[in-house]
This record gives sequence, C-alpha cells and structure tokens, in this order.
Amino acid sequence: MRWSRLASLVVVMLALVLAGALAGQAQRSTTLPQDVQSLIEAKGLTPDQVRAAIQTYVPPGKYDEYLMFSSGGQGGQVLVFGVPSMRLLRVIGVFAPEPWQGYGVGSEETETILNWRTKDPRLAWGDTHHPALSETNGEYDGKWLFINDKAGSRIAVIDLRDFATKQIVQNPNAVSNHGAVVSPNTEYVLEVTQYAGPFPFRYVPLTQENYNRHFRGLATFWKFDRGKGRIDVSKSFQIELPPYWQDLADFGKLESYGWAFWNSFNSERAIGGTLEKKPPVEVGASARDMDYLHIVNWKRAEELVAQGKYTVINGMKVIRLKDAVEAGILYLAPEPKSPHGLDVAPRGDYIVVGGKLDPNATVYSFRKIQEAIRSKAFSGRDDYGIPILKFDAVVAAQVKLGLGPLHTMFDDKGNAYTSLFLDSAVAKWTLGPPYNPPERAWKLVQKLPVQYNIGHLTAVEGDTTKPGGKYLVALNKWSVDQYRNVGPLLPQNFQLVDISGEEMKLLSNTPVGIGEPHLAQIVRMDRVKSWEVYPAGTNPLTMRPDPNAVKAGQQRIVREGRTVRVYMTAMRSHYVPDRVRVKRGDTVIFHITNIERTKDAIHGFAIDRHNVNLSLEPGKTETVVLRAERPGVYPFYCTEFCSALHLEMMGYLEIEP
Ligand code: CUK
Ligand code: CUA
Repeated sequence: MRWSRLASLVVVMLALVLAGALAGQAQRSTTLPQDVQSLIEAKGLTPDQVRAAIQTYVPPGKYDEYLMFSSGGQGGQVLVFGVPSMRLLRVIGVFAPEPWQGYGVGSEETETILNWRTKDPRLAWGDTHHPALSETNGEYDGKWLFINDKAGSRIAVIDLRDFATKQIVQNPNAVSNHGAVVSPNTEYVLEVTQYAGPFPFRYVPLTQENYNRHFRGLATFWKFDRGKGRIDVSKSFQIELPPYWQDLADFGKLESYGWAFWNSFNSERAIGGTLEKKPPVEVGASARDMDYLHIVNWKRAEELVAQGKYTVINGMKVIRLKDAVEAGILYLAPEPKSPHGLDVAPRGDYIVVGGKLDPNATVYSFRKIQEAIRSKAFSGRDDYGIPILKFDAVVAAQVKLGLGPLHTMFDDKGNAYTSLFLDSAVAKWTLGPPYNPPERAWKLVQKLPVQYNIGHLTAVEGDTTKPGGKYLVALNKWSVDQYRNVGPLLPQNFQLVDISGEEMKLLSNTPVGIGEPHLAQIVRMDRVKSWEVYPAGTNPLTMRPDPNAVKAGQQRIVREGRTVRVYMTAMRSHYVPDRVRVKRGDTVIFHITNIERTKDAIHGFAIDRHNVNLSLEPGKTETVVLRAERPGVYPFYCTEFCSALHLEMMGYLEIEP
C-alpha cells in the first residue's frame, strides 16, 4: 500500500514537472526577447544575416527602390516584384486568362487582345521568357514592357500606365520564338525563332533533306509606334535565316548601334528520330565544337526594305537569305559549343556569349568584327552562303568561369556577372579596357554559390547603357531543400544578391510558385509613372474615351431587334440598372463604366454560371457581349470587396424562356 502510494506520488510529481516543462516551452515559443541582441542570439543569426535582413527590410508605409519585371514562364504572365523586399506586387495577365484582372474572361477588350490574329481557336496559355522594357537612348524609360511567348510565337505589348496587356501579335511565318529584345530607342522589338520550321509555315515531311532545304529560322523586327503605343505590322520586316536554332538576341548600342547579335545552336541541323534508333536531338545537336554567332546590320536591312527589296509572305515583308548576304546584312562567327546567352556590354563594344558546354565566356569585340568584315577575314561560308568571320579575328577574350555559363549582366564598376547553370553559381569577372586597365582585365573575381540551377540573372538596369550596380537577382530553377515541402512540383527560387561592394553577398531567398521565370529586368522605381485612376470613361484597349461610356443619369437599356444594350454604371455600392430582362436567343451587350474617381473604389462585375468577370477600376469602361442561351434568373455581382455594402452590390439578369 505504502509503496503504491509512493509510486503514485512520484507519478504525480513527474507529471507536474513535465507540465511545467511544457508550459515553459510554450512560453518560450510565444514570447520573443524584447531587445535586439537577445533576439539575434535566440534565432542564431550571423552578423551577415542580420545585415542582409536590415538591408532588405522595407517597413510598412515605405516603398521599394526598384521594380523587377519577371517573366512568369509557363504561367504565361509577367510578375512584378519590389526590390530589395522581393515582395510580389502584381501579376500581369498576358498570354493566359487572369480572372482577378478580368483578363480574358468576358470583357470584349481583353478577349480581343488575347485572340489578336490568332488563327488557333484559343491559345489559353503561353510560355513567357524574356521581358523587355522600352528604352530611350539605351536606358529604360518606364513606358512599355514587351514579352515573348515561345510556344505561340507571339509578342505582347504591356502599357505601364495601367500595367495591362494591350496588344499581342502572332508571327505568321514562324512557329516558335525565343525572346523579345528592344532596340536602344524602341524602334523595334526583335523576335528571333527558336526551333526552325518549314518556311513559309506549312506541311513538309520531316526528312533531313527537306529540313535543310525548306526549314528556316527567322528574325522579325516588329516596328513599334511610340505615338500609338502599338506594334505596327505594316512597317515591320523579317530576315530569313538558316535552319539553325537561333537563340537569345541583343541589340548593339552606342558604338554598335544599328547592329544586332544572336547566337544559335544545332548548327548540325539534327532532327532526332529516337524510335528509329537515330541519335536524339541532344546528341546530334552537340556534335560539332562550334556553332554560329549571327551578326546583323539592321540599319542596312531597314534601308533595303525602304528600297522595296523584300518579298511579302503572309503579309510580312521578308528579306530573303540570299539578298541579306548580298547586301552585307548578315555575317556569322564561330562560337563555342551550344551557346546560350548573348549580352552586349554597356558601351556596346563587347558581345559576351556563354557556351553551355564550354567553360568560357567568349567575348567578341565589335571593332574587330567591323575590321574583319572590311578586310573580308572569312574562314569560309556556311551551306547557305553566309560568310563566316575568322574566330581569332573577332574574339577579344575568353574568360574561364566554370561549368555551364549562360547569361551575363553588368554593373557600374566594369564588372560582368555570368550565371553558371551546372556549377549553380554566379561568376563575377572584370571586363577589359576601357572598363578596366589591362592588368585587371578579363579576370574571374568571385564565384557565389546559388540554390540551384541558375538560368538567367538580372542586375539593376544591368543590360542598359548605364547599369545601376547595387543588386542582382539569381533566377534559379528549382529550390530542392530551400523551402518546406509543398508537393513534388518545386517552387522556383529567386535569390537577391548585394553587388554594391567588392564581394557579392547573398541577401535573401524568395520562392516563386507560379511558373518558371526566365529573364527579369530591374528598373528604378521613379522611372515608372503609372496612373492612379483611369481618366473618366477610358476604354482599356484603346486607352481613349470609350464611346459607350456613360455618366450618372445616362444609364439606360436599349433594345434593337434581338440585341439588348445595357449602359450601366458601377459605384459604391450599386449598379444602375440592377435588373435586366432579356429573352432567350437575345444578344446582351453590357457597357459598364466605373464612375468613381477615388483610387480605392475598384469594382468587379461577374455573372453567376457564366464565364464573365470584369475588374472595373475607377474610370474604366468595359463591354461584355453575352448570348442569352440558358433561361433562368442569374445574379450578377461585384467581385471586389469594395465597401461595407459590397455584398449588396448585385443585380439580376433574367433570361426568359
Ligand atoms: S532562356 Cu530560360 S534560362 Cu529562354 Cu533566356 Cu536562358
Ligand atoms: Cu463593388 Cu464590391
């Protein structure tokens, strides 16, 4: 008895001790040390981490210094981040419907943009790779953003007054593209094909002979009309290229203004055939040690077009390959094994190429290229008759960086930064004269490990004539062990790096769970001046007054035969009219204007059981065309929580049998 009583006493005491310990633990997890030093110790932070945290912290009410526009990859959009906080500020719907913005779900304006010239019934996605900010004198001017869709061979124009897509053009002569890049004064947006296709596009049986004869690459110079803010297809032109797989391009600037450059891979012209026991494309396309840098005089191409020396194919002016060679518009230069990135240095004097399967950054000198062209320093011609400049005659340096160099950006201190895909690192290295004296030229300075598989990197205004230095973002594919497991599909990993000092320092990690971003560009916040509200009655497609916009008191319903037009207004917290009755088979056209002028008065317009949702920011007018097919009484309602009586902001659409 005594023993058992003692035992139970021990049990009770143990339980008390345990409960006390648990309570202590609970206390530890909810109460943080109040002074900074103890907090740092409790979290086990290193001085570098503390510095990074302070450097990237943007307190409530304060703004970021820079905006980063990133491609959203297979998600088909553009992502907008603040830098250095790396907070996601906006997603811009571009090639895929984006319901929050009312993009491609019912509004005539946005559905017109999404389907522009698209022969496919409906391309509901896109693969965005390369955002390109508009430039003036080789600097970002904060007015427009362009981005490509690799899968749909399309280019989109985004207006930065409202951060919304305004135009999508589809290439009628190409099936695939890689990149949008902008000339120093936004004269052109250049789209170069990725995978060659039959030219002009049609069916041709895929044999090696047909491939060599009928397949082509294509460079499209889309003329941008700044006044209209749109690509002018009638003033655009194309240059026919050999069926190599042209890759990312860059425009020359300052001393190389008027020229453009892009690399290529698969100059072997491999076409696969794995089931027939032929080598896969990856093997065939990596057989040779060299591929071809393309060197193009676009100013002269422009003159040729002005002289009428082009062929019109599917509505596009095309300079044929033979004519381009004859006119001295197109040259090749060897470049090491399966290159990928190509970037022109800030002064336009050097062209840096990363060789995926070569450990070097190969640097070409624009001056040497010009001399080689003048003195005809050719090592021969390719199968299509294009002169090949002698490698040694045009190369300024090869800088050994590590495994898998891809893309390069620049700072304001004469350094270049190259992503190393296989090494999972960023290499910092010095440019040659005039950026650095000869003794400091072409030297690897530092390699910073990143997590993992870095594709592009981007530095503050790092591809302009005046790079900003300060920050760099490594755009890594996959994050592996960097975040809590959220299933087998890994988030991408953006890493912010301080490049203001001698040594690169990692500042922060940002997971991106939306798509695989490729390139991003970082612009100074003060260069982008967007609208806070739309001018009253603005049509977002034309960015002009909408003829169907109404003011308070002008709302009405007009029937013309089987068409019913509803001139509606939205304001807190009601629609006028809020009851619309139509008959089955009618066409109902809603013209809806948000007549508010304060910037926190955004409304939506959704119709239950219909594919309709608009985002109506103050001043915007949009149109919905609806075929009344299924009799019923459907609520329509506001999808933005706009006011205390937001839930009451609704109406009924009656469709009579
Ligand atoms: S590409 Cu993706 S990492 Cu399309 Cu610019 Cu190089
Ligand atoms: Cu308007 Cu909610």
